[in-house]
Amino acid sequence: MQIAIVGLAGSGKTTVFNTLTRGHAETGGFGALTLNVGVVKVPDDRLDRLALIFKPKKIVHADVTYIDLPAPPASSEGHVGTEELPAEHLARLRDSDALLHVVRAFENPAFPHPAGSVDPARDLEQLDLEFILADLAMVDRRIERLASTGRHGTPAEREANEREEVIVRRLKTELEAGRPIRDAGLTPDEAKAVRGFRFLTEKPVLVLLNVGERDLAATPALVARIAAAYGHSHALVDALSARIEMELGELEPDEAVVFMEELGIAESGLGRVIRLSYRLLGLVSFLTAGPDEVRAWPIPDGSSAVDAAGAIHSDLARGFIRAETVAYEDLLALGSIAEARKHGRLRSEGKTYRVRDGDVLEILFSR
Ligand SMILES: Nc1nc2c(ncn2[C@@H]2O[C@H](COP(=O)(O)OP(=O)(O)OP(=O)(O)O)[C@@H](O)[C@H]2O)c(=O)[nH]1
Ligand SMILES: [Mg+2]
Repeated sequence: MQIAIVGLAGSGKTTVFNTLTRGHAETGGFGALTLNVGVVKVPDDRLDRLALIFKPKKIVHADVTYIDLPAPPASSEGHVGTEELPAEHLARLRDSDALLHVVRAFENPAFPHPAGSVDPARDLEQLDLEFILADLAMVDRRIERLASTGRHGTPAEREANEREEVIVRRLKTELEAGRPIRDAGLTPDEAKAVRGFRFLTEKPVLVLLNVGERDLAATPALVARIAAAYGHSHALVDALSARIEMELGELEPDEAVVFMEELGIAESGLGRVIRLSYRLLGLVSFLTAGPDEVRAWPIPDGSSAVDAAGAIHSDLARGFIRAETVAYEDLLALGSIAEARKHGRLRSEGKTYRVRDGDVLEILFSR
């Protein structure tokens, strides 16, 4: 699963990337056209608690890959076209499963905002519009194509083309009205028909307001204001001070606690952002626990027990017999699988069982 960090020039993308990945990529525009890639473990304290019970040799977290793209170069009209991104970057962007849209909300006299003022609502809308235009260009090209070559081929191909044309025309109407595709309410079949386009405005998005280190007190009100005006589907709004998080990440844990107390912040925003982006991908975790490892496995919400088995290994899906299941809370409360069984909390579930976040599973299968 891959999340692309996007945002206007100088919004703090690379700083956010560094805080998420504990990396040291160059900030302040010095990274120029480099693309940064990093893998981040999804914090999950359930794994630590299970490890106390199972004493495994290792703990394996679910992970998410973040990529940090440089902002597209501004063209002569000061317009930042996604089309102007290097082809490789655009491909990486389109391949991502979700967007982390960093919006500048910090003042920094040493690094003035290119537009002369800090205005998160304006910046958010500007990049959103760029993405709408990029998708619209693709839709227009496709409609043109369908109008010419779409009439050829076998009857089945023509029929498929006609069905596709109905969908892309509808998307065109939405985009022209300034609405992202994630709001279009595509049915799963329709979404499948246009999946190959990898539309930017179809991807779920986490808007991350990058607030100044002195503006923490005003942050909840800012998030509420931006979120109220951003009533899109598959979209979340949150805030973080990338600068503070980066400094926190460089401290020893006990120093970090003191620093957070001084600033009056209860928890680091970092874990929250990682968890939110995980949720945004529509993922839940099921858990496996034993003497070798305690592990979180990401699966799309709604997956069945046999899907979960397949996430571990295709052999487990093929030879699936049943899943022994206990909810994490029950296992923790009862202290062991044996106790869970004794209290009737260990259930036996079949192939179609819908796996829930925090289910501890053991898959029984035949070879
Ligand atoms: N004061 C303050 N400065 C910040 C914060 N976040 C980023 N900056 C500064 O803003 C400048 C731009 O940050 P980057 O992380 O390089 O921004 P970017 O979006 O990656 O920039 P490009 O890749 O050039 O588009 C750097 O000088 C950062 O140190 C913040 O939370 N507070
Ligand atoms: Mg950068």
